[in-house]
Order: sequence, then C-alpha cells, then structure tokens
Amino acid sequence: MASIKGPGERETYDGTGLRIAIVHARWNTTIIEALVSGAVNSLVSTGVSKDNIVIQSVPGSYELPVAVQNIYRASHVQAAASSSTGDIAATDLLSSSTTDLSQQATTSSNTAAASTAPFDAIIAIGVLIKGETMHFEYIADAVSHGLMRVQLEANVPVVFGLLTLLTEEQGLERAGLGSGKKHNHGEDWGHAAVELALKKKGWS
Ligand code: DLZ
Repeated sequence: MASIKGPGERETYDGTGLRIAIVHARWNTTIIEALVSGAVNSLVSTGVSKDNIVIQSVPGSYELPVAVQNIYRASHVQAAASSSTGDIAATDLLSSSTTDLSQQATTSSNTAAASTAPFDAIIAIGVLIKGETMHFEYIADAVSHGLMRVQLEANVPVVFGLLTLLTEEQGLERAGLGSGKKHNHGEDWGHAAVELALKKKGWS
C-alpha cells in the first residue's frame, strides 16, 4: 500500500518573479548539499530564476534563526536603497560568507536579471544528528522556536528545513542519497516556499 505520509497532492504554482533565500548550516555537509540542491532544483522547476535565488551559509543550525532574520532585513534595506539610487548587485548586502553551493544560484557576475525586491520566502536548512548528550535537544528546540518567531515577527514565510535525526542514515534517506526510495526533502521545501510566497501575496 502506498504511504499516506507526505505533503499530499500539490497544485502547480508559478514561481516566476519570486525572490527566495536559502540559508543553510554547514554541519553534516554531504546531506546539506543534497538538500540545498533539491530545493534549488524545485524552485527553478516552478519558474524561479536562478538569479533570484540567494544562498548563504552559517556554521551550524543554531545560527539559522538570526541569519534568516538578518538576511530578510538586509533584503529590505537593499530594496529601499535600489529604489532610491537605482539597481545594486543582488549579492552586495549578502555576500559575507558564500559557499560553493552559492555558485548554483546567484553569483556576483550573473545578477543582471536579478530582482532587488525583499525576499518572498526563506528556506532554512540544517541537519542535526543526535549525539550522546542533550546538545541535540537544546539546539533542535531553540532553532524550531527561533525560526517560528522570525517568520511571525517579520511576516515572511520561513520554510522549516531542519532535519532532526537519530542516525546519519536517516539523513541520507531524506536527502535522496540513501538505499531506499530516493526522495529528497529539499524538493518539498522549494515547492513549499513558492506556494507560501504566492499565497502570502494573495492574502496581503
Ligand atoms: C555543536 C554542534 C553539534 C554537536 N552538532 C551539530 C549538528 O548535528 N548539526 C548542526 O547543524 N550543528 C551542530 N553543532 C553546531 C551548532 O549548531 C552551532 O553552530 C555551535 O554550537 C556554535 O553556535
């Protein structure tokens, strides 16, 4: 019998013109890279331009809430600056710590078509793997609450891409790298970001 788990039937959403940020932790990089790729691929499949996907990294998942908050604020500052002084490069305010993953999307050399509008949604991606101490529980709890708080206070969709795992194998499975059926949860997060961004525009 097919599994009843999962996001259910998805409508087709058109992400053309949306501007999306992906903020990811670097801990457990193999899994992170696959999840970020999955998110980028699904965003692009809906029509989001690669020029309008900005990727930033932070050391670990604990840093995700403050990074999401700062990146969203910076995009508002950037939008205000570009409306008063003309266009500026999409990465100017956000270029402090790009990683190789960022080459998949926005780079300083291909921003010609890039929007300077504030982000329509942000995907926060981290991979927490339980160790021998209580560290995992504290970080998982803090990050979950922190991301919820940021999205409610800033009124911007923040997609919860935090995997809280008991084993590495669980992470590989959820990143489409395992031996079982290959499903990459990053793809779901990209689709969720587009759906939420469009619905927010409709509700505002
Ligand atoms: C310290 C730590 C540990 C033990 N495990 C993880 C993990 O599995 N996943 C993750 O994203 N980050 C981990 N970190 C790092 C913390 O999130 C954080 O970066 C540091 O405590 C510095 O604030």
